Amino acid sequence: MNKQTVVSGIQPSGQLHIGNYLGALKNWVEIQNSGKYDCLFFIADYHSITENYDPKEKKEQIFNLAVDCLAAGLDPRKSVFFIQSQVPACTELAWVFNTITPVSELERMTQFKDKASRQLKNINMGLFDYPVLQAADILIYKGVLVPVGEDQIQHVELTRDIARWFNHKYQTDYLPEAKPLLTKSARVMSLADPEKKMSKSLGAKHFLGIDESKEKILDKIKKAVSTAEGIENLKAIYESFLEDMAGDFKPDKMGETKAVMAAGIYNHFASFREKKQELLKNRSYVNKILAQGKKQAEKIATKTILEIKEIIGLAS
Ligand code: AQP
Repeated sequence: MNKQTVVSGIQPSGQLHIGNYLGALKNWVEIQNSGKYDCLFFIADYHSITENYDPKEKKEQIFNLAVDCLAAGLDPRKSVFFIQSQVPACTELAWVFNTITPVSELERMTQFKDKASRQLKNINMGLFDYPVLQAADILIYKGVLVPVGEDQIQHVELTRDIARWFNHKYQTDYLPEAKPLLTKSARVMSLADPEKKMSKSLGAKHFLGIDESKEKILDKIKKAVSTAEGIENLKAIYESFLEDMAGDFKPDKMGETKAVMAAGIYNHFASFREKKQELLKNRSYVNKILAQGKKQAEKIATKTILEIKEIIGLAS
């Protein structure tokens, strides 16, 4: 029996935080290591340019994210790992999907509303169309399972709708329906404002980077707000790293608990830090993995776009 295909991406837009890790990356590695699925994971560079960014930094952000993903356990022998923009068939498919996606559906997307409100001078068409490109990212590889954090559920649901609209319009069952795959920690909240999801763009005090120093982690956790919601969030984070914690979460002894928590989280990433240092010294190895991933992804994507063109009546 054919294995189901798992597809997911992550944006190269700065430091990875424990929200990205617990909500997505850790899950990717577990899914990959289960051996039950065909896995494709990619660096969503085209998505990341819909936000304000410095072109001089982007290449390094892409490389660093590749290193982070490999150091966290992505294994190119088990997963196809590549850069989104290096597989142009995906953006071709996004164009096809643009022609079947109602504008009103995109206007409902909460991430668009949220991001648009944070970059009022740069509400570009790409930001609006982001979920359509995401649908193409998934469906070009016939992905059916999409491991993401909770903030991405609405987009994965739109991907399913786009597949339905496509199949209905062209009287086919060519595109599969994708489903999100969530972890227990699908929504890690900000340390400084636990009503909001942990996010880089909120600012440094809101997130814990996965390779921050021991001192920084302790400092940020110490300063985390201690309202009922704040403590609930810290407890959820604590429990996500339970194997690394020396003792139980004690809400009545938050000073002690925060120190245990900082040490546990720092220790959790010890082997990650070691592997990262090795990979950073070996740029050509990392680039070779990405080149191999591009080839593997391109092979699948090119076949899909040719079949799609046939279905929609274009010359292929
Ligand atoms: N707080 C979170 N809790 C759980 N999962 C999360 N993810 C992101 N934040 C959390 C998941 O991480 C994956 C990669 O997400 P992305 O590349 O789209 O990054 P992002 O969501 O844009 O991350 P930030 O920090 O929130 O970036 P900014 O501030 O730039 O918008 C996805 O699966 C996502 O669900």
